[in-house]
Amino acid sequence: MKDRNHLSNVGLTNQVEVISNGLLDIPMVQLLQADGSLHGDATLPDMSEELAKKILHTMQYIRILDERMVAAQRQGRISFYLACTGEEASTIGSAAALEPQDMIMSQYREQGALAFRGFTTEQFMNQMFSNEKELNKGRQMPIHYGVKDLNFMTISSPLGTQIPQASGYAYGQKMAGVPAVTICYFGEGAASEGDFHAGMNMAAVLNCPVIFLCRNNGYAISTPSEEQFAGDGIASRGIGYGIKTIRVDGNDVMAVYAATAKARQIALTEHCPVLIEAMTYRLAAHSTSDDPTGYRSKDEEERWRAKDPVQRFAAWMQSKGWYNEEESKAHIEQTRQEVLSQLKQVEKVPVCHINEIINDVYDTPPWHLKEQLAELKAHIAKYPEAYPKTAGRL
Ligand SMILES: Cc1ncc(C[n+]2csc(CCOP(=O)(O)OP(=O)(O)O)c2C)c(N)n1
Ligand SMILES: [Mg+2]
Repeated sequence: MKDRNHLSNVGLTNQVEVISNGLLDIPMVQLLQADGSLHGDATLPDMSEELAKKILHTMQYIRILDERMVAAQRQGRISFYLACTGEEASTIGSAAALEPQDMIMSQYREQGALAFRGFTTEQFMNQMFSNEKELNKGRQMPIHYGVKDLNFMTISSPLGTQIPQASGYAYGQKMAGVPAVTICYFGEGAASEGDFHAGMNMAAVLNCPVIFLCRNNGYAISTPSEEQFAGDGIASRGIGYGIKTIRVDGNDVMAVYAATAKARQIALTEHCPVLIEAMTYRLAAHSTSDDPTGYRSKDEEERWRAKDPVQRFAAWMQSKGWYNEEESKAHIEQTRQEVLSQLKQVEKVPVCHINEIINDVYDTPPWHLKEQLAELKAHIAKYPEAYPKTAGRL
């Protein structure tokens, strides 16, 4: 890339003109149209029947898991959930183009990527119920997964946290000479955080092999993207930072897969970051604490439902003779049963002993945490009826 920091490399003009945002007009890559047919003379990436089936099954699976967990929250069985309905192609299509040694740094709506890596229903449920079998001992809110064995970094609630961390992690991968990259998922809303800019610039300047995947799903809770920024989406910011950038149809698994495969290749061989902006739509509510009927219309939702990523991919697979309606229905039913039976099983698993709250924080728990724990135990003992389920075993 041309070094723009030195005046000698800057072209000259004698016209006083402003450069407008519209000049960029970044196109969106689409390989499959909404009905699953090829977009023009698009060339599809090589994808085996086995991989295509794994992608479709993971998309169907995560939709069922989301549906059941939202219902479980409504029934008071878990405290919180966050569905990814409508965005399955962005996360699963990208995860499918990675290698297991690649690190995933996620925001919170990327359960599809985790399922693709092999996280089981039981493990999802253990996390959601914060029980003693949960990998982080139930000390996180539901959906804040962290799975070392699957190279899935623990999720942090404050938006943007993972962005500079991903640049740093990828820098470490490059220094260690490992053939791996880091993918960093975030929403277009998180791209308004200072951490986004710090992370992008750091990756660009230090040539970190990181793929920034922005899910531009149209909303940051109730704020539509047109009220969040005035530029050409998030893609234009990548170009501003000197980062190679691709904008894709985030509801087209094939486009996301092809873009991520290309980004991975560039990041690994050219040692540099790549930004992918996946244009999609959050069909779900923001979380179980949100009600989108207060800020958007049913019509708008229906327009996006017509671009459903799962149906689009299934239609393409059908055209290849890789999809059978009956088989698919049976698979969905079997998955639903499995999710329901795991829910019933996992619900019975006890939570950790309350002492685990302060274990692993320091090498040995310091006096002030021990003191706080003793106070907590005394408080729970005094008001046992206020802590029926949530209190750890005493
Ligand atoms: C620093 C910070 N500010 C605000 C919040 C509250 N918050 C949680 S999610 C969210 C919206 C994020 O939107 P986006 O990044 O587009 O992701 P999406 O939910 O659309 O997937 C906000 C404002 C937070 N978690 N952290
Ligand atoms: Mg968003």
